[in-house]
Amino acid sequence: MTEDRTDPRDAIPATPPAQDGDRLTTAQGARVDDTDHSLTAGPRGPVLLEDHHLREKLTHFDHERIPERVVHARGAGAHGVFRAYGNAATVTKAGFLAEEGRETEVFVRFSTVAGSRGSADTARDVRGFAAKFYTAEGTFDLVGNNFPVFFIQDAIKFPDIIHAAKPHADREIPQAQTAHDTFWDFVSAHTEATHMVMWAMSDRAIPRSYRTMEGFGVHTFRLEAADGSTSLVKFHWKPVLGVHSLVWEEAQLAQGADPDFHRRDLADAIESGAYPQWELGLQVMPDDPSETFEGIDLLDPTKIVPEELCPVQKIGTLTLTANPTNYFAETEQVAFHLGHLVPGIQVTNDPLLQGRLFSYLDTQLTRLGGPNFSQLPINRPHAPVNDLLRDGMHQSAIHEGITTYVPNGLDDDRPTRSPQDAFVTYPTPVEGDKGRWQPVSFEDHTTQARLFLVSLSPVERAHLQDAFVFELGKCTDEGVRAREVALLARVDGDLAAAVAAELGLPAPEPRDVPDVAPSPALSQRPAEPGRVDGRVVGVLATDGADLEVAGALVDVLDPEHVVVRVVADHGGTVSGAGGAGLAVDRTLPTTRSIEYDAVVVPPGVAGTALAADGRVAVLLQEAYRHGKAIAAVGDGTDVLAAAGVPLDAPGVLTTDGAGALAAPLREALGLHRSWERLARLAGVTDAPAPQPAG
Ligand code: HDE
Repeated sequence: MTEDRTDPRDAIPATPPAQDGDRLTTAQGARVDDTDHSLTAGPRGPVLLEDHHLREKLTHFDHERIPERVVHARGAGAHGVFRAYGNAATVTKAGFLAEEGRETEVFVRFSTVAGSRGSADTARDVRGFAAKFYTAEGTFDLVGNNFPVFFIQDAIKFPDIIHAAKPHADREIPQAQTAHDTFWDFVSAHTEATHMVMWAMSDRAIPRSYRTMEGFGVHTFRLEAADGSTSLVKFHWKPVLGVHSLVWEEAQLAQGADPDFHRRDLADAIESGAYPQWELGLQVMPDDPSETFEGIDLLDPTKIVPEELCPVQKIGTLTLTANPTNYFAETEQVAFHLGHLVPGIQVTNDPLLQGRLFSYLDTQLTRLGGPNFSQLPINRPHAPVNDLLRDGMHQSAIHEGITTYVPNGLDDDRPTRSPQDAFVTYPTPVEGDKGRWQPVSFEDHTTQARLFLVSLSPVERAHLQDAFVFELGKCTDEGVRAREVALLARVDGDLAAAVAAELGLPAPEPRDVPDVAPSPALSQRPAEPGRVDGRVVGVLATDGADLEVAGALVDVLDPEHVVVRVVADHGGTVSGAGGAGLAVDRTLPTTRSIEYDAVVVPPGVAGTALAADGRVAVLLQEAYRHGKAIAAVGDGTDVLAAAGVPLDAPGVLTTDGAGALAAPLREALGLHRSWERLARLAGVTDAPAPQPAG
């Protein structure tokens, strides 16, 4: 007799419980009546050991933290989608890149490197730009940075450079910055770091936003097309909004006024529908046995291939469309790995890349508590998985069957294996003597450092020089400073002499300075106005002022996703001269100039208590020093003049009526800053990035 019974195993939840039901329960699902009072013997008596709810709550809390990432601890993530143009089909069979219109879900995590998890976003540092593509053929991770090169050429030195960059071991200071002796001691002794140091001292190390950063895969990868042909490539992310940075004083102010500056900017932009976008690009180079291009060793991660020699071909667009629901579950637990490859994308012998292939898996065992981290929701592939991996800490799958091996006869030899559609390592020949080598083609450490320097516009170059002065000025050891300045003299005599002068050191003799033509693609100075999505305009407002300006700006700028914020002397609503009210977004005690890309003073503010408030003068002076657009309508000019803002300075806009302001303000925002004003302030002459001769 057969009984019609349900299988009790069906009642086992497939996924761990999260927030089911609307009653508060224990982790075992028992309903809780009171979570505010411990179980005690009498109203003022001792707490009882039998209070399981208390012990469970405290025990779980005590273990809420997992080890933070040893590098890249501070980060922010977002979900998005990648859409392929289809033109990459000639170089790769990876479907998510090659199929026109194919959409693939992506999770991206941006990060700083040196600071701990609670450090500030705007530290001078390289930024991580890690993307996880959940492709139909398995997960592909592109774990890159916002600089195209790295400090070292061999992974074996990674612990050394990171130890040197991290806070000093005795007092654990300074946090999240390289402006200290051990970092400069290391890089002045490791000349291979010189190129990356140039990037780190440039404005690239203080991005305006994650949305305005380039990204680079750094290493050379090997792509394999459907016809079996291969090429060597470098991956690039090009931000649709252009590449923009903060100025150093802003970065420093933000560390106090808004340590979450970049996180907030990313989340706010996504929430408001100003979805951040990047185009993915490839530099495609022939795959020949030399693995070089135009004399550049493609296996050396301290070298770029200038875009003028090998253009970046755009192959798809990434759009970030959703913020994480839970920081810990997604942004903290996401685990990237360069070994997460799909058919059509292969690694090369770059020694830095090879070391990374070991390190990421290893670090995840500690950080995520065992080998099953790929079962965490954010790490689960969106392709079917049948891996024969079993058991282990935090196993959350209930595997069926007894054949946990292949070949097998008990389950028809499943799961099947075949080279068809599989990831098969491309057979590159290997030979040579075992040894610890320094390739001769890795030995030139100054040509590309100089290439970067000579490609900058005068303002960018002045900023870079100031950064060297700041960082070396924070070093206490005279020998360290002198050694770095001597190294700079091999890159550029003028730079070395200027930095030395500010440090009170003798100017070193320029030595073997290479002759190199600029690569204009390395400069960030925009030649013409770009997009303005997510830019913020602050409009000063007080009761009785003419606030039509704000409305006129919103009409013109809102369709371009520019945010207009009303900054007033009190919260709630300000009532304008015509009686109409405007909601206040910021008050003087809660705001600082770093929150705005442009500041507008409407008519009627002059002569009010707001205009007399010293914080308004500071806001305007900072906006002025930082090269931001500043506008005054009507007698708003009096407020600028009182704050010491020269009315005839570049990027200071004065108009009689609100209507005339929107167009020039939009243009000024599109240029990001007044480069001419920044040049004047730096004592240089503004000019675009230098062009190669001829
Ligand atoms: Fe990483 N790196 N790295 N790195 N890296 C880590 O992995 C490592 C390097 C990069 O948002 C760690 O899961 C070694 C270059 C990013 O979760 C660790 C070497 C580039 C992230 C690790 C390098 C990167 C990491 C720490 C020298 C740019 C953050 C936590 C060979 C191309 C990913 C973790 C995220 C994270 C090791 C060099 C980018 C320790 C040994 C070059 C964006 O495994």
